[in-house]
Amino acid sequence: MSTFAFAPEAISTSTSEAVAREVRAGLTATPKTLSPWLFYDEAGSHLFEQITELPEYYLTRTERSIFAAHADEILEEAARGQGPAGKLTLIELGAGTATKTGILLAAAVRQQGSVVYQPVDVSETALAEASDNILNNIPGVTVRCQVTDYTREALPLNRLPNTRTLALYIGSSIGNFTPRAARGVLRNLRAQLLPGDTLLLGTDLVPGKHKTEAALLAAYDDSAGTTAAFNLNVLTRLNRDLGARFETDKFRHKALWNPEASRIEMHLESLPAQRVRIPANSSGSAFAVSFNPSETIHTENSYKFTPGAVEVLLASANFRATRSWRDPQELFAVTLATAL
Ligand code: AVI
Repeated sequence: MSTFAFAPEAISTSTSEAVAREVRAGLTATPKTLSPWLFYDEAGSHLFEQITELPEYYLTRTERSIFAAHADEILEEAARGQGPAGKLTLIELGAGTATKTGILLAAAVRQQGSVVYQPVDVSETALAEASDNILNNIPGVTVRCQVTDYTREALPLNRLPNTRTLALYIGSSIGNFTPRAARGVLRNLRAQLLPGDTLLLGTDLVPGKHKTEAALLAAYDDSAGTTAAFNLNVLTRLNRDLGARFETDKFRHKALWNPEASRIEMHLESLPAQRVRIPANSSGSAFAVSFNPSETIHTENSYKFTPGAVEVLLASANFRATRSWRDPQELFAVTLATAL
């Protein structure tokens, strides 16, 4: 069974208003920025799925390999903590199509016979796909979908009586927030949990012994050009959603490693000097955006963590990291934390 929190029409109206507001604020700022959530229209979500399968993009397959090796331990550890007794309910923030989550759900069913899974995502179609995949492939799972933007709205956690919650925030999604915003997301989540509930957080790690800066950069600037297409698609989206007049061949994808901030940055670099018109919309009157040659729009940060930085972030939202699992090459970490 799957339930949706509210109608898709309500989502699309609020989304187009949010796009208009975001674009006006970001493109009139200095330096110019656009929020990464704008990537995920239908084409962008599809491109992101393709990114996760690229040879250079090690994150998804590495996290999956950690789950494959340690799912039973992770679930046992989550069930062991103090707090309200009873079965674990799994909720997942930004679940998307939940492709990796199946490994954890299967382990939960092995451990406790059945499990309720509550994926939360802004995309109703992604949740419908997640729900179908899970219901068809993992007997013993009850799926309760919630269409919500957990970054901007209160988290709809429907706690079942006599259960404990294991919240999943995987895929390095936390890395797309500034440290301040990341704390906000985790505090919002923590506010919905009880002491003893747990959080499983997936984080990409900083370059190290087995991870060169070049390999990290290649994950965000692949040879097939899929990440470039993903980045440039945001301009196509603005043309469609706002009637903007971006010529995508006058911009190029740029990825760089910023070691001081410990993040990969993605930018769209304007090749010539140019002006782009954005028509009037719900957020105000028409305006033009002027670009100097080589000026960029900063479209995404992807923060990379040391194990210590993960603990500090968790502590700032009132969680205590209890155990962490890494792949043998120490590319990626999955950390279990208890709500204090
Ligand atoms: C969704 N997020 C964790 C991805 C990342 O790695 O930061 C988004 C992405 N951007 C470029 N490639 C993938």
